[in-house]
Amino acid sequence: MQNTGIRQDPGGPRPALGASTDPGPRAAPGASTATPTHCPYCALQCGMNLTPVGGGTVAVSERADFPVNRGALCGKGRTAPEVLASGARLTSPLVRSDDGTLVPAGWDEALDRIARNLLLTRTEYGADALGVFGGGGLTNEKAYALGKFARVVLGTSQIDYNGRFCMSSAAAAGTRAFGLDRGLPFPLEDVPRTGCVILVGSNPAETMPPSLRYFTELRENGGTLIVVDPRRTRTAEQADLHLAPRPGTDLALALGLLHLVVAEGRVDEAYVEERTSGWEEARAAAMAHWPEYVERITGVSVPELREAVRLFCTPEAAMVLTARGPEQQAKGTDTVGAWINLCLATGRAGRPRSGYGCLTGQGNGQGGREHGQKADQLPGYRRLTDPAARRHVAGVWGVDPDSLPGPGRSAYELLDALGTDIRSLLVMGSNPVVSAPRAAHVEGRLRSLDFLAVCDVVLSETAALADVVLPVTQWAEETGTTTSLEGRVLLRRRAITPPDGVRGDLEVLHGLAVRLGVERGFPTDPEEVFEELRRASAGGPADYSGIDYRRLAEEDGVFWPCPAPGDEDAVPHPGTPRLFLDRFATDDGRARFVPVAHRPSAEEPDAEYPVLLTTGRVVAQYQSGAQTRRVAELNAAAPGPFVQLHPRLAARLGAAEGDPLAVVSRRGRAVAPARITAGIRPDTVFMPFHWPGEGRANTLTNPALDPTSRMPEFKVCAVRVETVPR
Ligand SMILES: Nc1nc2c(c(=O)[nH]1)N[C@H]1C(S)=C(S)[C@@H](COP(=O)(O)OP(=O)(O)OC[C@H]3O[C@@H](n4cnc5c(=O)[nH]c(N)nc54)[C@H](O)[C@@H]3O)O[C@H]1N2
Ligand SMILES: Nc1nc2c(c(=O)[nH]1)N[C@H]1C(S)=C(S)[C@@H](COP(=O)(O)OP(=O)(O)OC[C@H]3O[C@@H](n4cnc5c(=O)[nH]c(N)nc54)[C@H](O)[C@@H]3O)O[C@H]1N2
Ligand code: SF4
Ligand SMILES: [Mo]
Repeated sequence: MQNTGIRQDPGGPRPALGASTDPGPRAAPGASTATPTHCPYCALQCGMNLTPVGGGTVAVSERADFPVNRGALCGKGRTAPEVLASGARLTSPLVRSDDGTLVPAGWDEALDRIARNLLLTRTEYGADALGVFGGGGLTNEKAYALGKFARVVLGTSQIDYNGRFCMSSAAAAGTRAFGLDRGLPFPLEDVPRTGCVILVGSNPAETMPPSLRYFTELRENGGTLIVVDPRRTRTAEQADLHLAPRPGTDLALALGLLHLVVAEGRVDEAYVEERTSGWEEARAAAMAHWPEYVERITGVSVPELREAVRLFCTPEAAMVLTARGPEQQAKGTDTVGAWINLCLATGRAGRPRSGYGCLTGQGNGQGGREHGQKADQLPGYRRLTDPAARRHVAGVWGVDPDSLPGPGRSAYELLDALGTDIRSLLVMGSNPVVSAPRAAHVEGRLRSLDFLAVCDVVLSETAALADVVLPVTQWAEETGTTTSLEGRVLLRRRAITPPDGVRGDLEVLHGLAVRLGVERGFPTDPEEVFEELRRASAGGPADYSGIDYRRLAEEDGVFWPCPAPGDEDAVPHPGTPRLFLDRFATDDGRARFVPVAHRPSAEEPDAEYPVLLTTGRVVAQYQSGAQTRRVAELNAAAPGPFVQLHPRLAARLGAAEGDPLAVVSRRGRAVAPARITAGIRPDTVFMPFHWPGEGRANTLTNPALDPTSRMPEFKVCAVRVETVPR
């Protein structure tokens, strides 16, 4: 239990940091039949070997040859096989019967029913009354096919996906500054070789345990680690300097650091002159943010700000890495922009061992945002509003470019329109009842639909509301590609036969397309889909045309862009582990500074709601918990939600460890036991979001959206905390 323990209390027993290589008791002795593949969960996409052990499942064993994790796995990856053979696994389609219950049905009946209802909606209300909600856990092939299905078969503009809730602010800021969004523009192996890393709102000790060794090695090599987090996380405990700002003030913090960089004469003038544009405006904006003013906003003292600047600017190379902390804010894009400005002013982007990066989250969080399940996007990371992109992709799809719809609503706006403008919805790879902001409202919108279809491996809280549920294959049962947080395209291989009654997402899309009158264009063989994706992505920012399954089977993945070789090229393109070393992907090759200024969060504390709530993750549960809540070992380690709070706040409330606490926001009320620790700011409480029901954190969260990325403000809202009689 301690190995995957979720305790945050810095005074408590210290669990191992989770990078266990123990393959578990079910590991097969001989690895000769082992299939090398990658984990079903997060964007680190750890390599692992799978061996069939009967009973419809596999044993996980170490795969030391894959360089990113070198055999190490966290508890989630190690126990992933349990979900395959879980009693909760769906093995038959379910349809809503006349008495309102879900009952088993055959595949033809279930697919017919979905097709019939989608057609009814389209006839009555038009194509844009059909919605599609995808996921960043879907393979590239699925994400590509889903986007094509929405635009070509349904003819709707209303498609978006859960990645909008994930790294969209970093993607928007990266595109704005560099002309291209690839989460990490360099491989993780560069991290130990730089001089200083600022990790902003990222807790890899819990969210990507095997990656922690890159930061440990950085420090062993004499580099320094700065962690910016309102909580003293297990990651912050490893840091040379921990800055604990008020949630929602990272923008001011970055501006304060930039102010000091200028005031202390640490700007790399030659770099700024040669490789950037827009410095004067960005400089002027930063100069309005005096360190004392920034201290008042953030709670980070001026000496701490100075120390951070010293650590960051002294070495020759340095990096800033952001994750969900600064990104999941209604000003997430500008916040990330401010950190990028800091990198640009100090010459720390597009140079060896230096740069800005975003730590993408979901298994295919990178590839899932490139191939067309996003509201404004076509495959290859092309823009849906770009006439040349529409012509190219329509050509690959064999349709008229004018038939492609325009951009649709963003994820929260789409969910908010359910039951009004959008009457029928298909969900593939997400569980918004647990994971969407203002979740009680979203649940109500889902219930008000004329028709809901969900494809999932288990009866998630969202699937439980559906009119038709389709049971799909997962991970070890199917082949497909993912693109890791490094931009490395990887092959996941099928290791076992799926259970009877279960079909793949690609088969689902094929079956529906045929029923809706599109006979061709939706193959069920993933390699065939990938071959089409290659052509669709050719020439786009995320160019996969030089990558194929054979290559992926032989190499440790291939970094995009990887264009197909031209006639005069003697050898295949090697892929691009490091971007921007010569030029940025903007028209003039220069990185763009963006002038940004501090602004308050959408909801600041007041007399009625005096405390800040922030949300996030624990090591033993994944996302909405649909999968990991079905694994005994993980549930034992992280059995339920909690409210993390400081002893001073607890004393003011008269709350003791374990007491039930009600957390109340303008959206609703959630109840969970108190977990008291000095490792959190006294003005802030933290709740993990992995559970439905009474302790659902997203009952409370604020759907205020970033104007550019349309990211909701998961990381800060105002609440009141009350004790509840037991
Ligand atoms: N165990 C586990 N691992 C996962 C996942 C999971 O669900 N469980 N999900 C995967 C996915 S999809 C993602 S996106 C990644 C997310 O990975 P992370 O971004 O590391 O995860 P979070 O816990 O959401 O947020 C990180 C930290 O941000 C801090 N934070 C909160 N508010 C603020 C703020 O205003 N400013 C700053 N600077 N920090 C703040 C929180 O205290 C938290 O420690 O993890 C991936 N890995
Ligand atoms: N309060 C708060 N809320 C958050 C966040 C936060 O930090 N705080 N983080 C946000 C972030 S970063 C993210 S990424 C989202 C994630 O939230 P969700 O989108 O809910 O993510 P998952 O729980 O991974 O949902 C995936 C669902 O698809 C199923 N599934 C898995 N593989 C497949 C497949 O191949 N095909 C199909 N059809 N189904 C599959 C799983 O069983 C599960 O039900 O949550 C967001 N919500
Ligand atoms: S760190 Fe991520 S990819 Fe690696 S084993 Fe854990 S969940 Fe899987
Ligand atoms: Mo995410």
